Amino acid sequence: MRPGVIVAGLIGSVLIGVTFWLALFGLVQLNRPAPMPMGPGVAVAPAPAPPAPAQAQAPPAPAQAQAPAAPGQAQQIKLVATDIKFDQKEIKVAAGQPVEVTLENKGVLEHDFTIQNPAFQIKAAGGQTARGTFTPTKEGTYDFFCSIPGHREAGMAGKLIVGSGGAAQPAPAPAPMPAMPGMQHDQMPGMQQSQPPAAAPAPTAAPAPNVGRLPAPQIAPPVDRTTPAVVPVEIETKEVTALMDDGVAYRFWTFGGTVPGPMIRVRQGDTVDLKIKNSPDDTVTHSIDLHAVTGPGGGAKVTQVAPGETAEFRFEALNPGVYIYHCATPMVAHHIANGMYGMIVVEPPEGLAKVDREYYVMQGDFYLQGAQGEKGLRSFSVEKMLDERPDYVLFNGSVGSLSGDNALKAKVGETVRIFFGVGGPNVTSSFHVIGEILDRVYPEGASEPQTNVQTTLVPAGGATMVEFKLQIPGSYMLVDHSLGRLQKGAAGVLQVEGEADPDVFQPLQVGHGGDPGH
Ligand SMILES: [Cu+2]
Repeated sequence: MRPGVIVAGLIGSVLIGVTFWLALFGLVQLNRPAPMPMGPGVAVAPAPAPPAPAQAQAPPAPAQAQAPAAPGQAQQIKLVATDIKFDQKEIKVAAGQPVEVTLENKGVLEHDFTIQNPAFQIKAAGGQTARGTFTPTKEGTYDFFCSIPGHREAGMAGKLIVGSGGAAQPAPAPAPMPAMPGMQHDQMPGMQQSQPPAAAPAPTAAPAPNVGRLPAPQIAPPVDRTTPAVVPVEIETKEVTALMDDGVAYRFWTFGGTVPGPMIRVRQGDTVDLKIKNSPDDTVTHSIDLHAVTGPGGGAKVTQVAPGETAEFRFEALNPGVYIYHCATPMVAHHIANGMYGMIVVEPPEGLAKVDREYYVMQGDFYLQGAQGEKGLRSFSVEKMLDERPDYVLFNGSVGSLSGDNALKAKVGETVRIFFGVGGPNVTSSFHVIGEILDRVYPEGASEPQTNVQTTLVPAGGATMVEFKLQIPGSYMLVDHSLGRLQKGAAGVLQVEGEADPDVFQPLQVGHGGDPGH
């Protein structure tokens, strides 16, 4: 099974057409990622509650109160987690006696209860209950929180008051754990964690693992069908460590193992059966919101899937256009900032105009802990994301994804189409092709084109389609014309071969001041 989109309906009876288009796009971004195993082959138990200690029985609700315990007996604390908060902001316990914590998760997402002194963590998948015991030794006031990425920042945190709570809080809380992908990576979802959560902050990045770039995203061929169909689409979410830049590795969260995820392409009036599977190797819940969907959350309401789970829903593609899809699991901006977006094209019944080549490009902004350009395995920075200070603004998930050997290629005389979307989460794009005029722009994917456009604005969470004919050979740069972002990686190259046309362009006297640098 392919990891990406399976658009069975596209294949249908029109093999010849498909072959034609495959040939036509052979030079483009059609290389599919190599099939990857769906997982280790081990069934992941859906978050079993850890075995309860002998005397464990959570008392009925008044969890806030300290539960005095007889000598040798554990104090009982019960917390209820929902999406996305705890039912208590303050928990009181006595020093020197064991505390048994019951975490009842009434939400859909996975949550945990984490403290750092002493180090203790229990996890519960959605709808599950977990228990664990720790012994506070020193009086004081400590932080507790959910360490799932984004949850602490969203408010899943409170105070654990031990004894009088008077003693000073020990060391300031280290950087929140979500920022430590290595650790997240190692945890099997739903299992109780006994290892200490991040005892110390990690000020510098771990060495970059020996990984390459993500594969190029799949573009989908034109629909080439004159009647509506039921189109099954299956996407697996995958958390993958790969290079974002030379020497800079990052744990991407992806649809199908690429950034952006695979393009979905259907015809207006089609019925789409969209299945989303969360890889058993993933660490957090994911979901999908397609902007082409008319319905609750664009699908996100019914597709919150924990690692190893699958969800499916059916929708009718009512409106033609160029839409993005993205993960919509809190904190949504975190999931998007990790690479969870892609594009769904809904063609009008008559199809799109024929062009010679099509390309699939999406821009995204990335926020990393540490200094700009620092090498190593870098972690997500929620602070920079909230401040909208990206380290990288990228086309297709990495610096250089569309240049050198990966440059887009075309020939003089051809008409090309670029599907261009912006995943964000924060940064809009002033999309521009240096040295070209966009003959037609479908602003925000609208049905009616504008003609003769220099730069088109594409909002975060939006997409467009641009078309232009090539007259002159050379290298044409795709940029976000907010050009500071060129320094942050937002660049691609369209390499055009063929005969020059001196009527259109010819040098008369060449300057020698150097290369324009773009
Ligand atoms: Cu996600």
